[in-house]
Amino acid sequence: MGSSSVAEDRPAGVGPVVPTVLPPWHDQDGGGTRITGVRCILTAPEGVTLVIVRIDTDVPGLYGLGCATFTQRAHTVASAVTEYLAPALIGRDPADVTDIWQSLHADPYWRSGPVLNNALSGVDMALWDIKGKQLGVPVWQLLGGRCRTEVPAYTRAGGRDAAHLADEVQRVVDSGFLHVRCDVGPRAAGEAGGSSPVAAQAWDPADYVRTIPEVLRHVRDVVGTEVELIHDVHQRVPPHLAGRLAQELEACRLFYLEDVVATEDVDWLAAVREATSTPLAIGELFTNPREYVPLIRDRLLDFIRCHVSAIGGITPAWRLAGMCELFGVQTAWHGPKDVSPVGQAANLALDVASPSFGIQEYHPFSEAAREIFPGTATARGGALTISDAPGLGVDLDERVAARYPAAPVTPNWHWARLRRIDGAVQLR
Ligand code: GCO
Ligand code: MG
Repeated sequence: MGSSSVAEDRPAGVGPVVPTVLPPWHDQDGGGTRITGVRCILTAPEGVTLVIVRIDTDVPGLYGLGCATFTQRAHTVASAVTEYLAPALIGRDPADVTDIWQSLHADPYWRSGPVLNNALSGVDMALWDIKGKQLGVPVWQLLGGRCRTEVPAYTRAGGRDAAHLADEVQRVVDSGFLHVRCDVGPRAAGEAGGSSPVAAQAWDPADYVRTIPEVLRHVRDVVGTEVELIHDVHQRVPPHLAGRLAQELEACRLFYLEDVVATEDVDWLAAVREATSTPLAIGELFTNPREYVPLIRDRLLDFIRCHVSAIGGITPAWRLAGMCELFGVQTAWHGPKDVSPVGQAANLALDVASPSFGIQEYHPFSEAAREIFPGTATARGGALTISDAPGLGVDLDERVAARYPAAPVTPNWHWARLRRIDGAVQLR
């Protein structure tokens, strides 16, 4: 199909189709499948806006779904997809997953970053979904087949204080999970949403470093030594306190301590590593290989926590998982409520097929989310079940999605709301 027919297939709402730079082999085979439409669906069944990209093709009933969820800037990502990626994709062969990733990544000249990578991820995951559907196999088969019979996962327990947290951890353990993330503080207990460790609007790093070891030691005493405890510092202590915190938490024998330094301070990880045997996890805020490659090369972390859509989707994540395998680092893909069920399915495909899998973060989606996304992952006995449905195995019911329109940007997701006692924004 030449560029002339491309103009006739302009999807609604997309600007003038810019003839994309087609690969030299584009028409060699006399034309394979062709992309006919690319659009975004925003929906917020749990008050957190999820961004899904749908790619339609000229094969009746063949379409793909991808997660592009950067919830704090959801509309910006949707605009990047609609205004720039959609016109470049119409008429392309969805089979060219790698070439399309390379083309769309190179196209804006300035590349990477959370907005462009999330937009690219939505396309990338949708193309892997299409490829799996066309071949009748799940994406994890396309990546080399399964490495495990199930995917061990962790979920969260939040407590107002040490006693409440210990009870909540025990409740999660009793529900079947061996790995539990421990959040503590008024907002962690779900009293005001958001995630720990946020005490209302005020934040005192020194007080947190003083008190959290005692809290987690209490939890360890209550739940015993078998339970794997995780704690997320959320990049909220200055680097000079990070080593001391990690050291003082050694007695808790954490499965890992997450985001003990901010992305801007990863050069401090060598000092933290020196100070402690506590396993370290970081990466959900990474968007560029320059952030994670040196850390893995120097083994300065134990678990990589990337938000797969923030690094550009399955294509780069699969390469990252391969690098981890070579350096003894394990994956722990980001998987809270601001990763959609489609994004969680992509996490799962990587988890099933990768020898460097470590653990999978799991958010128990609501009934409303499950109604929108048939095929959403489920947990049984602390592990996620593996779907062998073709593609990513998750669908999207747009009628139901429309009942939960994109959420206004709520204070929950305004991270600048967090200020230190002296009033300064808590950035790191
Ligand atoms: C995690 C993350 C979340 C973030 C959220 C921000 O480890 O799951 O740190 O708790 O707060 O993803 O949008
Ligand atoms: Mg985190």
